[in-house]
Amino acid sequence: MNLFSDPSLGIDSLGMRRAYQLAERGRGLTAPNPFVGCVVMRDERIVGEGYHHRAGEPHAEALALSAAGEAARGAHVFVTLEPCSHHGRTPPCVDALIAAGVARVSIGMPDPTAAAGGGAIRLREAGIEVDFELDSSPFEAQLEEWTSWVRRGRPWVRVKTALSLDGRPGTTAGARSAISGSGSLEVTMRLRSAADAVLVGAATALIDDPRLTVRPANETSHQPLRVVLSREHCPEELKMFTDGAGRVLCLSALADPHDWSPPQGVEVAHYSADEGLRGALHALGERGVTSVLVEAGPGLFSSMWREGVIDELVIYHAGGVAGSTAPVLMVDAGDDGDLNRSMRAVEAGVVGGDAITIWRPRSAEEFQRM
Ligand code: AOF
Ligand code: ZN
Repeated sequence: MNLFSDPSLGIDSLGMRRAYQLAERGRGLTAPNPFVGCVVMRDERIVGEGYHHRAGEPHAEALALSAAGEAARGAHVFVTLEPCSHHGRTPPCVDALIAAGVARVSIGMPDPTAAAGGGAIRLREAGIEVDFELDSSPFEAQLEEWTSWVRRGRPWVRVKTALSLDGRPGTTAGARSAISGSGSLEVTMRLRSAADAVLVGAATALIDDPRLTVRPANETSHQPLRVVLSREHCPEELKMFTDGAGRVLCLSALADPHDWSPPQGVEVAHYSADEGLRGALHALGERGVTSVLVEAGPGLFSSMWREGVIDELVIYHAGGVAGSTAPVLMVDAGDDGDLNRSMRAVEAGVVGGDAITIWRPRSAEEFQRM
């Protein structure tokens, strides 16, 4: 996900660019499905378009074809992901494309799943001209969170934290102490609404008692699953348990997490502590969570760094100085060799009075070369 640039500007074909932009409307809404956009064109004119709204509802192609109606016959279809070839929750898009009599299908990237992939071959067998984008990178990047879930069985992990000018994540240990400004809050709302789940550690849950919702909200706002992660019991009283603003999951490493009966809408689940954070992430992956925003305090950040599970790091750089008694981001550092990782900056920008930078892990080879 890009905060400060629009990858669709690099897409030459008008139809593909429009399909990409349509797909974006489904970001955060379609898990465990990918968000996909589709455009039907005839004589350089758009005659139908659509995007996948949520799992269980029609795919992008089905919506675009029905919007085009008879105009789909002989048309050129642009779709960000290879049309599915299987009966899942909905019928195969390849059948719909063949039945509509389209002449040509241009595709952003192949469908990597064993179940739904192979649609391009089926279309060709039916006499439809099929081409894949020469540069699939914008489409691969658009769906990288979903494809990483398909590949690894666990969600993409985007960790957000704020740092003061002197590199501290807060002013006071053990107390709620926001250091970033209102511009960052707006970015947080964008990050939350793009995520399937938002996760905090039990320590942050107790100290901040955050709502973890997307605000301002209306009837149709997507509210991500809110997850509290605990090595022990889940906290019993949190605002998010009773605010009626969306689902909550307490993920505990205790085999028998509680004798407490959680309030309605709050689910308690177990993950295996032997597997560390990867175990917790797999438990989320099994629930169809393809991307998670971690609003990490120092404890959780340190564990995530150590275990190497961070896919992307978003840092809000605030303009104040917190002082030498303020908490640090990496706790219990010692001379732990596992801390020897490194990231590279991939995006940067200024929002309100804060700077925001986005980081990705360097590959092992890249790190060796440094
Ligand atoms: C498409 N167009 O808009 C999407 C596709 O259970 P179903 O029927 O919704 O199928 C889900 C699978 O279909 C999903 O895993 C992915 O491979 C593909 N998603 N395909 O042609 C779409 N969302
Ligand atoms: Zn489909």
